[in-house]
Amino acid sequence: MSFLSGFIAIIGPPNSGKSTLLNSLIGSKITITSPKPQTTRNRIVGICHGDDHQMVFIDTPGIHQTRSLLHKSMVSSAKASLKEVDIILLVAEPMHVTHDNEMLELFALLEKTDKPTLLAINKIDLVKKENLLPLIESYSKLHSFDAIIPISALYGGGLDALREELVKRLSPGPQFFPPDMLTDKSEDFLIAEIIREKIYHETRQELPYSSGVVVEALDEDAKRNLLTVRAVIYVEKQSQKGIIIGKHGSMIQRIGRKARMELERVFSIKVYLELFVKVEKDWSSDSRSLRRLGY
Ligand SMILES: Nc1nc2c(ncn2[C@@H]2O[C@H](COP(=O)(O)OP(=O)(O)OP(=O)(O)O)[C@@H](O)[C@H]2O)c(=O)[nH]1
Ligand SMILES: [Mg+2]
Repeated sequence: MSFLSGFIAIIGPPNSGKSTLLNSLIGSKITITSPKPQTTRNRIVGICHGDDHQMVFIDTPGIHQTRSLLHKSMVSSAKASLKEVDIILLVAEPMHVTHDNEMLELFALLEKTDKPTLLAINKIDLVKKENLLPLIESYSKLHSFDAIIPISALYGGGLDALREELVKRLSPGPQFFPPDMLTDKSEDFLIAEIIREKIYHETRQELPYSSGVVVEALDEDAKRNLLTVRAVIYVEKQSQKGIIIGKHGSMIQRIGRKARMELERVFSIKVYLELFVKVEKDWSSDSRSLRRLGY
């Protein structure tokens, strides 16, 4: 039997669990997640290796009504990913069955493609059993999906069924990536993202959206099994800098501690993390600053 492979775009409204799903499918944390919408900002590739197949997933920012330049770049990267792939995997939540603007925009995008399109209804751990079938039925009326699979990305339900449906639709093709490669992103990127994830978890209102993180220096001391990281958190206003630092530095210490613990878990190494905060005025609406921050 020949080797099967394919590219799969994971798209959906913000916060539906796209990144959580990718981490579960890969079995390793390669993309960050948070309870706040618009967490993912870049297109992130995750590679799933099977004995006779390889699935290359593309995690995308949630499709939403655009505001800032940053949001425009996020949404256009999500839309562009549809063109590069063989299979489209829409991840939605039970409540998305309503015709909100985000869903309408997504269905309009799907109408334009003839690629196999699967729907994963995520977070079914929150749905009563008797409501599941009616939910699937309502979704099937909104678009003619090739398959609808109820899943729980966080708790693991339905993932084998989803994998099976995806593998079925792969075509004979090469192994695009070596078997030990899980993502296309660098270590620096994942480290910056994990720090940004903690900002999403610890701060409120506009702060997560006004923050960007850049790793400025990395130094690995193999003998001591120690990774030293120096990173800068960019915010847009002086007042935001005050909030990120917090009273007597309490907020930045908390963000730093949580990020360090996660980094130590992900990389199995002791981490020394130095965090700095800088103001870069209105970076999320300035194209030069956006590029500098990697968007
Ligand atoms: N109960 C429950 N929560 C989930 C499940 N999957 C994801 N979540 C939660 O939903 C929230 C959003 O998850 P993400 O994976 O960041 O969602 P996303 O679609 O990548 O979001 P954006 O990148 O902002 O578009 C997080 O708080 C997750 O823990 C699930 O199966 N069940
Ligand atoms: Mg995401």
